[in-house]
Amino acid sequence: MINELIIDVAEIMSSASKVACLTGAGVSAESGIPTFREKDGVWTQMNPMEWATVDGFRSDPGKVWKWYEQRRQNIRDTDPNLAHIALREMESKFDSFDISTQNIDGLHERAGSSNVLELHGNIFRNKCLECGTGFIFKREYDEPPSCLGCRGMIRPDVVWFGEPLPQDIWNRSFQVAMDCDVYLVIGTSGIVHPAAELALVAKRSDATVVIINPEETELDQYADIVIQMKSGIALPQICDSMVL
Ligand code: BJW
Ligand code: ZN
Repeated sequence: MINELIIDVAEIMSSASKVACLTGAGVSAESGIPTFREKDGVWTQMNPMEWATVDGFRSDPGKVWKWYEQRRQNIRDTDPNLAHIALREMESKFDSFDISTQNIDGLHERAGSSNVLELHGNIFRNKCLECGTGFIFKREYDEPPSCLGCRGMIRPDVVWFGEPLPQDIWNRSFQVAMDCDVYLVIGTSGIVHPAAELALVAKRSDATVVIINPEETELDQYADIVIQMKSGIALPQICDSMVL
């Protein structure tokens, strides 16, 4: 028995031409990647100021680097789930379909989505802390390697607290949120800014805002439709119920 809200969203999407999404850690939860703020989430066990800021990295680079190496390994061992796959399938049904993701795991890309905007970077890329030169390594390191150009320390190319989001990715995410007919907000608590503001941008631009999340979120108040389900269940049902 399919939820009525799923049918409503599928109908609205069936007459949309531009769709955009904001995704968060909840989309990867069903692949086995922990979220941040739920019970047992990463930031309930670890202090983000110690593990996800430049100051935290500078005060113990080896510790933070090792944690990122471990997470890379865990992510390599996972696969995209039914939510990633449904989003990939939806892409071909619209004139435009863009995913702004807060996730750094690359699972949307591995599922085959083509228009992915990584707001918080990508854990498989690195950059020099001093000069910003980018690096991708084929092997693991126990300590942060040094930049070939300036000898600065190399860090993961993710966005830590207090750091600006990549300007071009932010501008494009803002633009697609402003231009779309439907904005799907999937698997995010909506607590982290400025990413969360994209839902408000879409709302102010008259898009239909749909939230998919088993729990209440900060952004529910701005949504037209809230579907309280796991994304790996809701998204395939929406995809299958669309008539195009
Ligand atoms: C499911 C599910 C299933 C479970 N299906 N759903 C305005 C107000 C207040 C504060 C600020 C503000 N503006 C800026 C700030 C400060 C700060 C911030 O937002 N702090 C808040 C925490 C209060 N923001 C920043 O510092 C940002 N930078 C910035 O603003 O720069 C300004 C600047 C300008 C110019 C110069 C200098 C600076 C940067 C934020 C970076 C966030 N980084 C992290 C770590 C990335 C690297 C890493 O992973 O190691 O990004 S923190 C973490 O949170 C990660 C995530 O992308 C991000 C968002 O989390 P997300 O995805 O929402 O996860 P959860 O766990 O919160 O929620 C999961 C949800 O899934 C839950 O709701 C579940 O119910 C749901 N779920 N299973 C669907 N199966
Ligand atoms: Zn350098």
